[in-house]
Amino acid sequence: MPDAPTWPAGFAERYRAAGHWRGETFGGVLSERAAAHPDRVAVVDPAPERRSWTYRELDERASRLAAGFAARGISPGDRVVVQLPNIAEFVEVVFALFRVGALPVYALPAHRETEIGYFCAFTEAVAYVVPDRHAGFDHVALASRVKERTPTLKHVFVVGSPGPHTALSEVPRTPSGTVHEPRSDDLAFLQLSGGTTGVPKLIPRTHDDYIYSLRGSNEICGVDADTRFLVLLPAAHNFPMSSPGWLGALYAGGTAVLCPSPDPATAFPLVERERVTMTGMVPPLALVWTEAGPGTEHDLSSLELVLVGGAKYSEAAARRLEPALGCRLMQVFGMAEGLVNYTRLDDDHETVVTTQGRPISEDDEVLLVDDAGEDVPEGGFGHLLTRGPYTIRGYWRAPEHNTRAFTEDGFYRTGDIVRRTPTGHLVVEGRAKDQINRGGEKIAPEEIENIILGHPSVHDVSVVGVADEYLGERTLAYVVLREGAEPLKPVAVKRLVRERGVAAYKVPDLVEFVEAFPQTGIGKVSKKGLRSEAAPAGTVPDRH
Ligand code: OOB
Repeated sequence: MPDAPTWPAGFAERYRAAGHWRGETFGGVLSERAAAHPDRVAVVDPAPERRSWTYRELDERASRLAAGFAARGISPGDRVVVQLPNIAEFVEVVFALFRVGALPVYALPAHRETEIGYFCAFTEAVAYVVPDRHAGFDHVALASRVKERTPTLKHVFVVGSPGPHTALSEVPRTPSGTVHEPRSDDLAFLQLSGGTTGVPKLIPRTHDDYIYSLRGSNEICGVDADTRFLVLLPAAHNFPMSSPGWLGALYAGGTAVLCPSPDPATAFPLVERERVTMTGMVPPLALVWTEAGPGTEHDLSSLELVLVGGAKYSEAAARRLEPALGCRLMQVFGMAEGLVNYTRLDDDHETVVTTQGRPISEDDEVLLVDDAGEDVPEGGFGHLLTRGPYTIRGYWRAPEHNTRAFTEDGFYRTGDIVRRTPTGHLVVEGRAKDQINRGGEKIAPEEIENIILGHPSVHDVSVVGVADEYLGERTLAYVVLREGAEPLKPVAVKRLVRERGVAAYKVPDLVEFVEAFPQTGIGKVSKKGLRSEAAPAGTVPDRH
């Protein structure tokens, strides 16, 4: 059985014939750019002291490291969990893996032992790449614990002091013979899904499909060789990677400027010094930038375009961004599974502030259906289903889940509730999936519920999102205690989740003890009921 369903031959032929899939690979693109303009700057990493790599340097580094990885036994198709912050080595490592034909599995810096242990075990990863420390956390110690319990994991490569592992800088860098050249329809990497289930699903993306999404994004956003894209969000996330992101900037021969932290105190001086032209951010961060922009002593005049997406951006906030930052706004509504929508540079202002854009491609098929799967009338709300040249046909090694997440004819059920304007722009109205969107960070309630249920005093638990002015939503855990159990404090529930070793953003913001959950008609716990208890009517973010 293949690891993941792919596009049926007829669709693949169509996407090739249309010129969407051009047979390019990431490794090949980098070589071509390095040959065409070797001395242009590809990557700037400002911390702790400024480093910048030209296309020639990045290309050479990636090739040498690819040879080193190959010499260490990393082979085509092998999985390698990459958990690096926004540093130049991130770019070097992933291009080296692309060249080997090994698949990076993109973990976020916030992930901890539970998530990393799962990624390594589930993907049977042969290697794990980490920083020594980041944000006060000891990744070397975490890597040791994960390596101990993951039999497939042969290597841990560390940027910095390696402890008992291998320093990335010690991997032999002498090219040794030929390195395997992947095909453009091979998988390039595994991206993480936001998730609605107990464990995140993995998203298999090919060179062909992802590069098409980059080319389409670049065209829409006006990315070219003069673009200097600031990577504010974690570089492993799909949004800063490809919308148009650091990979888009590199595809166009521009420059990716890596930002260690997205706050204005760190980022504004970088915008000024590096003459940044474009960046992307989630709505809560856009609020912070909008507040800080007008009073700043830093020169932000190089900034031409800011993309905002990942969660719903309120119209009121959207109206304030352009005057505050002196640049254009573009809304983006995308998903790591594929489909990405952008407002356009030639859209009128009202469209930019009131919609989440329209699809990249004329071959993106978008259906809006009701609960019974019937098309909704034009202008009505519906479940968004999609299929197209850069939307996956199934998750990696998840055949059972795929039967629910995709229709029989290959449409991905996004779980989003949207409506379509007469111009074809989508407006996100809510969500049907059991997921919390905490300022762009996605949380699967089931994952947290399973942890809390492990406590001996807990009879039942339900984790829901409640409206929050700044984050859009934050998390609330309703807990029913066992009869006669020791009373618990909210802080103990939070500690339990934290100590289980999951990303800090998944720790419930609020914990409330209740006698019983509201019931639905069929006797199941009603998450909708729980949300409307917690938030005044009209502010409930979801419709289902
Ligand atoms: C991006 O990707 P993911 O995979 O972390 O999350 C996808 C989900 C969407 O299904 C939707 O529920 C939500 O995030 N979302 C938005 C949104 N953008 C994403 N909801 C409302 N308004 C928006 N503008 O989040 C992502 C991937 C590529 C580009 C941008 C965002």
